[in-house]
Amino acid sequence: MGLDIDFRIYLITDRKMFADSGSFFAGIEEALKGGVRAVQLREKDLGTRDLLTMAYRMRELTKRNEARLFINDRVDIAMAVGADGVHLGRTGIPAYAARQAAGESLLIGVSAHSVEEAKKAEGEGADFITIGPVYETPSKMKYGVPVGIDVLKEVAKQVRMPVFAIGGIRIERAGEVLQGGASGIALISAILASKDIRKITEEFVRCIS
Ligand code: TZP
Repeated sequence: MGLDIDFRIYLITDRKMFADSGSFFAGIEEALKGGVRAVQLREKDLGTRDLLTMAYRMRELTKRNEARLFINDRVDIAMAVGADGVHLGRTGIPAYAARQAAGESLLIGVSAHSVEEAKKAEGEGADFITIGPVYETPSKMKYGVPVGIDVLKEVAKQVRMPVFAIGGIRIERAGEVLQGGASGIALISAILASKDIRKITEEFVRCIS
């Protein structure tokens, strides 16, 4: 595992799973109390000012709970709020350009969907990747057809950086993806849609350590 990637559960936010911003932040805090050590703020529909405000708040919350904070796509916002890293998708700024802008001040995660994309991300200086969707997700339209466990295995063989399995990850599948070579899991709904966020997080922590 890479030196700085000291977490195995990567929680990605979706505020729309909550009734309001109060319950959203309370839900994230429950996950942190349950043992999440890295959060990616991913609220793609928010404008810059609203996202910045949310990012400051998330920075305070993650810091207080000794967790890392990543910002989806926005290197500028990641730097402004003192996040630990940025997470880059297919359509935004590529890893080499984020590295050029941020130097070593940010960790860089990249979303990959194939062996080729994974190798490209590594070549461009990414610190870790997510690969997926491995399984069907609640919204297949949004995240694409699952790549399957075999692509995860092949990617894990072909890159040296940590690989996080993403997409449809549930407790009962964590063992399979770890055996397939994943260093960790990235997930939204299995934690955030749970009635007891802290408890399910504790279960993930137990089954992954
Ligand atoms: N990228 C690939 S699948 C996915 C993202 C952001 C969503 C994962 O959500 P869930 O609810 O953990 O399946």
